[in-house]
Amino acid sequence: MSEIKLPVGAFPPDFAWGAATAAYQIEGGWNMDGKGPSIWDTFCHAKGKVYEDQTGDVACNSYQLWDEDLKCIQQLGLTHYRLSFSWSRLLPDGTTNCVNPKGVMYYNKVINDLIANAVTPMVTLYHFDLPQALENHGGWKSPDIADFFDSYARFCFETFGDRVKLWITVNEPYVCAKFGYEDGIFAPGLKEPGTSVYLVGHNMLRAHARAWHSYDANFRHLQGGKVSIALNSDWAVPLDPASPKDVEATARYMDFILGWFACPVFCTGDYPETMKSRIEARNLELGFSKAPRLPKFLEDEPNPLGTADFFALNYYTSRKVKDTSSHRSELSFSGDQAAEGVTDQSWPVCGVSWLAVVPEGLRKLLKYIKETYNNPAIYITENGFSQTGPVQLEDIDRCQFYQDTLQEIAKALREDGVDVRGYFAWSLLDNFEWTEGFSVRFGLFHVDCYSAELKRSIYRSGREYTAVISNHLSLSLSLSHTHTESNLNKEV
Ligand code: GBH
Repeated sequence: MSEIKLPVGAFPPDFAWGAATAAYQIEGGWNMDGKGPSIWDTFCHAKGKVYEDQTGDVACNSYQLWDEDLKCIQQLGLTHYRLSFSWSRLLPDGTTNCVNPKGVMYYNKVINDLIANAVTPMVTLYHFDLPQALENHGGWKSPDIADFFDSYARFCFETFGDRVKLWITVNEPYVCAKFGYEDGIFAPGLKEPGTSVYLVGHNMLRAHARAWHSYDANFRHLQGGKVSIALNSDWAVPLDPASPKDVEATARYMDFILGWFACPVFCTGDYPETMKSRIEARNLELGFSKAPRLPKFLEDEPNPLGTADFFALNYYTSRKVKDTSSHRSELSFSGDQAAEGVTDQSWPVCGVSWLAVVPEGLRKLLKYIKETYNNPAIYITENGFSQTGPVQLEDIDRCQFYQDTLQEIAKALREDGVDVRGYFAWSLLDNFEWTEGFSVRFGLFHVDCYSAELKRSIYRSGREYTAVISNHLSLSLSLSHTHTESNLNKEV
């Protein structure tokens, strides 16, 4: 396979070339140096939840092997690195009553090393790992969580915001709420269909809005950074484009994943009409009359509208959608959504069954976001391709995937005029893939999480990504020289 070729000048000179990770998936050191437990520690220790009862106790041991991660970042030549903070490493019981100085030291070192290497950090405050102490207090179902989160966020802005200029509050509220409280396959592992999912999503939006407003009021003028929330979404098309019901179901499918959070933040300050009307209709149908399932945003606290300085998108896959509104079902999120996503026979599946490989879906989704959410600046904060089975360092199918994906982004930039500012490959390293443990690998570097050494070895896709970045940077440099020379000529 030849190396990844991209259209000359397709990407703006200051495009962010990144890779992403998350604390629980790479750090290990789960109880080291004063770190408090998180809901993922509890969940994994409870057996029977994760592939072969694996845990993130050690993972890639990035807590102790940060220097090795830094070498990977240097080798790739990244301009940006997206990491997440472990809340309970910084604040062991989740509150600012007690700060763990070793946790602060760790992230200071990471951030300082990145900056010393001209790598811009993007920091996620919450990537699935709630401090267990706050879970004991009611976790994301308790309205108090917005206060706790806001204090944590302010602590981070104060401590690290002189150097960190790109912040993500919550990663994938959809995944936290749906997998954690509806399906029960992610921590905290609750199965409370059709109710808690909306409450948790709501409290995440409240927490996010509080933190954004805190930044806006107290830190922006001093630090000049940007704050957003990372939203995951499939791209969806109707299974039968000639069926009005499938067409409508497709809009609903998108609204129940992306619109649920993007509509309040980028459009109206409230949930999509499709969600409100479907949930209301189902309440009547099922005779559900308890407290409203989809909470309302109250006047006396910050509204989510306008609380994102850019659009942060995690894209992995696409679906064909069929209407299921005539199916009988119990109270549940999917019953409300009444739309089922299936994969197309022609789409190759990589590693895990949910990940149909559809790079062109990303271009369409980017255009949809431009049109639906008022042409925001967009960072693709996650996108990747998994490998299962025997480790193949010569991962030519993943190379092809990156080639195709970057071509689609180039088209979105040039032909659709989408304001894409950067791309973060998921992930820098093979890591703890939640319920799949170490059996599913997304890294640009392989890490053998079964060996004590935890050596990092670059995949072929990592080498090709390196070439993409360096080609882009040298091209931008030569273009800027030409530019300066022609300016000089003009002056002469
Ligand atoms: C992102 O989640 C996460 O932010 C990141 O931490 C993760 O490692 C990465 O993607 C890769 O998964 O179809 O029932 O088997 C994406 C959310 C959660 C989507 C698990 C797919 C599979 C559930 N992913 N889900 S199922």
